[in-house]
Amino acid sequence: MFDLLASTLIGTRDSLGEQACVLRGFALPYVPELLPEIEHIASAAPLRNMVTAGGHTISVALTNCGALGWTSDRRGYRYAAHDPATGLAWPAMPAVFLRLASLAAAAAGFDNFQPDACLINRYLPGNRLSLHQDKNEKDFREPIVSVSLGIPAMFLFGGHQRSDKTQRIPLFHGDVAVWGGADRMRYHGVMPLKEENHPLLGVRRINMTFRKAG
Ligand code: MD3
Ligand code: FE
Repeated sequence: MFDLLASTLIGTRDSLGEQACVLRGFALPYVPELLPEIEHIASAAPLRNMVTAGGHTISVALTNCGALGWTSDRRGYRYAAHDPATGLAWPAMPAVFLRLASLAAAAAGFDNFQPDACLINRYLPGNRLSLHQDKNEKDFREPIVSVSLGIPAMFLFGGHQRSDKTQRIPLFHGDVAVWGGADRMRYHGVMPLKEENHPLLGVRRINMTFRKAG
């Protein structure tokens, strides 16, 4: 029962590193506009489980919107302008996504953030993301903005080596995290999602990650 903690944190800011922070509840005012846009994107570019170069299936299902979308297959990870499942361009980035991402980045000290990629991850109970670095983007000076929706997740934030010790940070519905500068290349992951129910999203977590990829 994280509800009391989550509601107590709304409007606060947790510093995770020199240039990484969580803006608690920052996305809450946008949720009524975000959910129908996510539904629309997922109807045009369905959530799917991609495979890795190593042949493993990623437990988290994903889709994208914006000019570029993150994809994975037996040839590896990359950004692409087209959805490999349909051959179509990814759905356009809704204006409300851009507004939210750019306001959150500015609130964390990164002005003029103009993402061209939004990765939408869908977690079901048991789904996890093992420790990794995000390194498929062109310019590592650009920050990354992530929006959490639905049931809570325990985020793992490590150092610059996979073996560095990790902090555990709970991420709740409406939280927005911003990572840049010195913290941009730190290892991170998500622990296996616990089974819970969220009043708006049901038994799932949606994470939107905004990047300037190209
Ligand atoms: C810290 N997604 O899609 S978002 C990913 O909750 C990813 O779905 C997680 O990691 C999720 O690559 C975590 C938070 C995040 C994103 C990028 C980062 C944290 C980061 C880049 C550097 C450091
Ligand atoms: Fe990542």
